[in-house]
Amino acid sequence: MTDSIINAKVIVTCPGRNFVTLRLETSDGLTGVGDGTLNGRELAVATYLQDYICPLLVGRDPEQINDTWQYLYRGAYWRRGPVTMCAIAAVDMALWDIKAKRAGMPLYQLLGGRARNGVMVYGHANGRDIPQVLDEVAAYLDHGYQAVRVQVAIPGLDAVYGVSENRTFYEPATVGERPQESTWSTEAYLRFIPSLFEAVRERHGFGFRLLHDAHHRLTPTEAAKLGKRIEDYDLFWLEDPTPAEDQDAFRIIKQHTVTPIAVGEVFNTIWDCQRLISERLIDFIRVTPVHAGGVSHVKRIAEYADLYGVRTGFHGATDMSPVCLAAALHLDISLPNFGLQEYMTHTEQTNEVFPHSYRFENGFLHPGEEPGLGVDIDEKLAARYPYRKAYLPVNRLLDGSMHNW
Ligand code: GCO
Ligand code: MG
Repeated sequence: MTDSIINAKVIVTCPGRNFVTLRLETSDGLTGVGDGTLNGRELAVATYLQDYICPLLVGRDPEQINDTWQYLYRGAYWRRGPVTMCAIAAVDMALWDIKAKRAGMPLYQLLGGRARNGVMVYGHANGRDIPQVLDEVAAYLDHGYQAVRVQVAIPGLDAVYGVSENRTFYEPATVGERPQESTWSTEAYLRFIPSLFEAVRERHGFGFRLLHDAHHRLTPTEAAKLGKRIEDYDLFWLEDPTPAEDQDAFRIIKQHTVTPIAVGEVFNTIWDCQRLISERLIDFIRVTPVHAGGVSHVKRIAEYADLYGVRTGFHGATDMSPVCLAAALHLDISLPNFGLQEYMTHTEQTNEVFPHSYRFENGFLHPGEEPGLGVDIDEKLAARYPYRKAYLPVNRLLDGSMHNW
């Protein structure tokens, strides 16, 4: 008799920040977990799973991942979009977890085995001024990191993206009934930001990968100008210089600069990045399992990108739960065109709720050798941290116009 899914449960918990997790149970006693967290809109995915997907999963054969993925994608009729794709992602991850557990292997072995010894990750150095960022970079390098992203406050602007009080991670969502508002001036940013890269290279040299996130705020011309201006500082990537839905914008950027470009954390499907990849308009694709349809679909995107020399740089901020991070690591270690993995450490509370086998060692993460994804959720502990409504910030120009956050 074939095995079947007997229980599908959605767990929403807030051990420092909100996470949505799907937990599946099979008739032969296996369990699998999947991440469905959509920062600032968590309950939309929880409801989608709870009301529309869980009832369809019970009774299905957990081994038929491809059929289930297509059933949920084609079956919805309303395709793509972050809510649908996060929900499908949660199912997909949980099914891969179950399949790998049944095989008695860590997931990366089912994906064909290792293509490298470890997954190089980048840390996040940020600060209220350049000297503080320089000290942060030093701390990451001392800790063994070989890649560091730098973000700094811009004189004259309050609450700039990527700058936090907490030194080990950056958490932009804030608990409350309304989003926080920050202000922005591209002129002030463009005047100031090159001096950050200059200072970092002057103090710490060129022996590590340097990254920066512009977080969707520039026009194509501004981005091209910035990319050109900072070429001597040899960035490993400049991330999200312009809003990613305008794929043609990247042609302008690419015509003017050889600073590598990383894009894609807001993409949900292969169709969102098809042209960016096939026309070689980006260097790194930043999708991640939770936002782009799970292990199955991200694998497809990465393999497509490999045809065009585009490498992976999967999104790994704190809103990707340890379940998503583990799924990303199994892909990272097995894909030929891996580039770099983002890593923002989770809080102690989060790590306790999600016991995991991945570990950090000298600048690299290792997915561990436990069968499956190597992550579980402690439901009892999770229940101690109820959901708290939180929003991502919104952003205004100095004259009050809305801008991209
Ligand atoms: C990154 C991202 C994050 C996002 C966050 C939104 O590069 O890590 O830009 O900081 O802003 O994941 O939920
Ligand atoms: Mg980013």
